Amino acid sequence: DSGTAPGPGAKPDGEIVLGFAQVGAESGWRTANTKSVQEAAKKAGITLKFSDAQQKQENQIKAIRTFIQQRVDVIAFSPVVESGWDTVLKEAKDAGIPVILTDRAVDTQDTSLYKTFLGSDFVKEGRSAGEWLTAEYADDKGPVNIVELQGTTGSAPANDRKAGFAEVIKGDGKFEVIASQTGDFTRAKGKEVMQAFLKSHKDIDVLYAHNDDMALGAIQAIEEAGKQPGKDIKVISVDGIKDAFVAMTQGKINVVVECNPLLGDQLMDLTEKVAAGEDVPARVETEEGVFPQAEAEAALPGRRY
Ligand code: GZL
Repeated sequence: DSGTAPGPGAKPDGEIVLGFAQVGAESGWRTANTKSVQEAAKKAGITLKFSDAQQKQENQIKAIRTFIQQRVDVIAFSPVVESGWDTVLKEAKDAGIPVILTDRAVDTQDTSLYKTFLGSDFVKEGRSAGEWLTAEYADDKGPVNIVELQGTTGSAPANDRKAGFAEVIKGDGKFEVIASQTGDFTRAKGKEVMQAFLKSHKDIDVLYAHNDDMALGAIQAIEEAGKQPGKDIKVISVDGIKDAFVAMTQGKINVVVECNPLLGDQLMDLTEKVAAGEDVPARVETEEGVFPQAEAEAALPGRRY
């Protein structure tokens, strides 16, 4: 052959090559998301080029540039943070390679830089967390002191889960977020930051963790401080991984707001449509619920991640 890779969409027998730049492997949610994408690609007969950025934006940008050089048909990625993508997305557009955003969003003025966004409404997840709290403390005149473990700084889930939660609780003066800091979505960091919160605050009533991994790390810190998670300190978490459901059956987490990582099949369907130049919706949202502790026992056997 002429030595140059065939252009996008020019593969023999309609083979589709998808370049996927994953955030990393920071949480149970993320590894379930990766598994879903890999299994769905195999099932759909789509050739997957996969990269793990270890939660670094520069690694994701490098991966996208590699996919452009390899002339993949479609690029999909979950932007680790919301900003700083316009340049590399313009390079993909100039190369005629369509881009699909999955899981996390980018804040760009130029929506022609990607074909669609597939994922959750994180503001809604934050609101659900706030609504559970206001109902839980409906008869309590307060003050209710809350500490918050934020997700990765600058990421859409951290920004939006924080905003949605704050929007709901601000209406009622009894709630106060006395400390809020990133635990970077990991168990280790969640434990470390919760230890610091416990040292500097003796009157914590509630922990709001932006994901289960940080909540599970924080639970260890709460127990090591001689307090009972779920009782002395109520725990609100997001994602819905199995370990969080187990913790709810043990009374250590009070409510989990589900965030569905199993986007693989929907991503492959969108990839096929985009590769064929078909129109796709600008936004495809995932179905997800809210699981209070009382529902955990019954729900646990059916959990898929
Ligand atoms: C949310 C996803 C977040 C999860 C975390 O869709 O981006 O990243 O809530 C994961 O567990 O690390």
